[in-house]
Formats: sequence, C-alpha cells, structure tokens
Amino acid sequence: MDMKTKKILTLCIVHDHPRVLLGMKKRGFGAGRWNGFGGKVEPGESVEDAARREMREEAGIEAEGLEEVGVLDFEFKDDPKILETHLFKAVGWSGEPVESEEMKPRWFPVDEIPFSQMWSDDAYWMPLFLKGRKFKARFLFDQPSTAERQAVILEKHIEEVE
Ligand code: 6OG
Repeated sequence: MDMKTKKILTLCIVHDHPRVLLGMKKRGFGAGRWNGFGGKVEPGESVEDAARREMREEAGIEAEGLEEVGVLDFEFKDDPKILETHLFKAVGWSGEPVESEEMKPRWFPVDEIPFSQMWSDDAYWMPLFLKGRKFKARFLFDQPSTAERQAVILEKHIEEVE
C-alpha cells in the first residue's frame, strides 16, 4: 500500500475589509514569498489554538473572531507527505502587527494582493476566501516554491463546502 503521511499545519489571514494582513516569509519553507501566518500544530494542541499561537509568534497580534474556512491539502511530486493545511480567517485582532524573525507583516488592499510573489495555489482559493466561502482543495506541485522559482501546479481540485 502507498503510505501517505500527514502533517497538520495552520494558515491564518486577517480580513479587515478592504484589506488583508499577509507576511513576507523570511526563512524556511516558502521563504521570499507573501503568505498568511501559520505553521505546524504541536502535539496536544487544537488546530485553532495552533493558529492563534502562530499569529502571536509570527505577527505579534492576538487573533479574534477566528473561523476555519478551508482545508488545503498540499502534495509534491514523488513525496508521500501531505501537508493538511487548515485555513483560518480572523475578522478581528488586538495589538499591532510587528515583524518577527519568521515574518514581516504588511496590509494589502484586497485588489492588490501580490499573487506573483505568493505560492501559486493562492490565486485559486483567495477569491473564495474574500467572498466568505468555505472550501476544500488539493494541489499537487512539482516542487516547493523558492523566492526565485514559483512552484508549478500539476493537479488541482477545489470544491466549496456547505
Ligand atoms: P512552517 O513550515 O514554516 O509553516 N504553506 C503553504 N501556503 C500556501 N499558500 N501554499 C502552499 O503550497 C503551502 N505550503 C505550506 C503553511 C509553513 C507555512 O506555510 C504554509 C504554513 O502556514 C504548498 O512552520
């Protein structure tokens, strides 16, 4: 049998219409690209608590009004790992976003989201995110994105839920 291992991750975007808070990833996986804030869920921690903790650690804010809006499964060719990424929307927060070792936060108007400097899947689900829809999706990439090279999507599937 083909054994797929799952890693559970969070990804959180503050949506304060007409702007969203993104962060420039400064190191590690996806460095050199804008993304939401997030990371691995730790043992014994709920997915929502992990999303909250990552917002605190990476953006210096306390997320409020958190809602899980999607699950994104990311896979890479010839790699059995599935990155099961739980996408959260925060409609409120307390504190001021500050730069951390991991991320440099910045507000973007919703019509100026820097897709060319983000992972290539974002352009597919961001419109649903901004419309307040819920969805699940799966993306198969050729290889991870770097600052220089955008990952190419080999397969994709998105469906709205509810
Ligand atoms: P750390 O490994 O730094 O967490 N992430 C992705 N985000 C998008 N938009 N597309 C992808 O396509 C992604 N793969 C991972 C999940 C990694 C962070 O990056 C997100 C986490 O928030 C493959 O702990």
